[in-house]
Amino acid sequence: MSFASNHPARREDAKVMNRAELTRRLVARLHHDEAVIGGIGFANFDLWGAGQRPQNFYMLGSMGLAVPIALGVAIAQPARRVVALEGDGSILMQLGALATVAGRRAANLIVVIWDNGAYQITGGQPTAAAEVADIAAIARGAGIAKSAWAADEGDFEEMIARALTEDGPWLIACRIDQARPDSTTERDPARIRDRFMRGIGARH
Ligand SMILES: Cc1ncc(C[n+]2csc(CCOP(=O)(O)OP(=O)(O)O)c2C)c(N)n1
Repeated sequence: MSFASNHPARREDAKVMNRAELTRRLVARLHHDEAVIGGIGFANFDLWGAGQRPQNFYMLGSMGLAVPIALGVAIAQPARRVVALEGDGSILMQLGALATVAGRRAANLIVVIWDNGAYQITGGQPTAAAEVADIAAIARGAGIAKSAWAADEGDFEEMIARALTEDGPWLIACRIDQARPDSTTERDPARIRDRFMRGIGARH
């Protein structure tokens, strides 16, 4: 049985959850030294709000870069698990990265998509995900076999637990609501970069 067949077949069948809540659950499950890359938009605000870790990187400026940055870290440090948190609008702008992840067989990489069907931080304009595009299916088509929708919060936690121990690459797609984050990431890119590089031992 394929990985996806144990999870909701379509976006419409997945429960609408809350990004801050799921981010907290994800961070609570980390063992210690996993790197987490928060994409632009509210993904990194909620990552900041879930508690700052030196292994967190917050992408402030460009859409679609969480997955490429995470892939680079995963290739450079294959013994470390790396998690990319990206919004639907951002991943739709960088779909080629999914095929690159699959092609590189990035076993230590976990992509989490927060799909609220909107470019929320810039005013809630609808994305193609709201109407036609199914990101979990797109990722499977790109070659990421372990790609599926999380049915609900418990399913999300089980998928994360598995992805932290079994080889991937993984893509865990979550439907989320449009609640606004309580926190705002500190806008200091140089500090974010330096802390992260030290946090993953790439600089001393
Ligand atoms: C290349 C690029 N295009 C447009 C923008 C402006 N912009 C910043 S965030 C954002 C929306 C991000 O949407 P999504 O990834 O779905 O995250 P959400 O806001 O829903 O958390 C837009 C359009 C940008 N920063 N970079």
